[in-house]
Amino acid sequence: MKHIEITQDGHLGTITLDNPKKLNALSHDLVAEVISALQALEQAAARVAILRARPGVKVWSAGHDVGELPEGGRDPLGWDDPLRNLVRTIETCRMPVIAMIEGGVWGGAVETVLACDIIIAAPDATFAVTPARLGVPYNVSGMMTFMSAASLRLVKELAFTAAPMSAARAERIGMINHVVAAEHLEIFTLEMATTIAGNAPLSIAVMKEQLRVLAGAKPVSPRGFEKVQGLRRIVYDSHDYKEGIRAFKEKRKPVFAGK
Ligand code: LCV
Repeated sequence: MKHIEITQDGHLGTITLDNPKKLNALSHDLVAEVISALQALEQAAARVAILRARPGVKVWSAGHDVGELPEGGRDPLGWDDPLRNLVRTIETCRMPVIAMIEGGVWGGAVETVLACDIIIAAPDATFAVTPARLGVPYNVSGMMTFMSAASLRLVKELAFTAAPMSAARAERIGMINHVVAAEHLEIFTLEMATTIAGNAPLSIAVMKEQLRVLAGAKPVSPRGFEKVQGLRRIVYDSHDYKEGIRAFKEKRKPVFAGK
């Protein structure tokens, strides 16, 4: 594993994102390693997993690897995109996944963290939903992840401003479970993980799946889905989408024309 570290202590697995030169961006390679680590831990009878970065990081993850996004004319977040596969793996794996956060969480990494079952963050953690910053049309199931995590009004604030939300505010609105002082973050998370690992794994696995099925049970008609997909195509075929991606790569502020 080049981009992550995996450890296991009895029924407790830990996956540490470890690609600092790319700020743990959710590249195809890093995501593939996290997915196989979750699967391997389950095979090795882990009953709970902690997903974290190195202690003291300023950026937990910079989100989708922008260098791997298409430059227009193709859905940037289609079914088989690494980020989509990662979110689905976290949501469907039997064991609870606890996100332990320090530093900034950006873009698709926010959805990844929100797809985890429990989120415990240090006070310096922030969460920024960034499609509007890049001109990206976020995808339907991603929007559902956000809507399951916060009220519609707060999802709109996060999505429309693309501004980082503090851990304190995220906890206050119930988007994350706990804010814990950095020096106690690891022990607090380990204690909760150990409690979970000592409970009945089958009961927990079934409750996790029940909650996933029930939370995702939102009636969207085929016509409604097709309409949303058509709207998303307007965005990823737009000048602004190309401009957002190019501006990021050219390290300049994007100039969005609204077309
Ligand atoms: C590739 C990167 C990235 C990166 N990809 O360090 O949610 S959606 O729809 O938007 C979805 C499509 C998505 O997740 O898109 C990505 C959303 N992520 C962001 O908008 C965050 C972009 N990154 C930043 O704003 C800054 O890098 C932060 C604030 C995270 C850190 O700033 P800092 O000054 O500490 P640099 O910006 O200098 O970044 C260090 C290197 O990492 C690259 C960046 O291009 C730079 O590369 P070079 O060393 O080659 O110059 N990098 C950062 N984020 N998401 N590459």
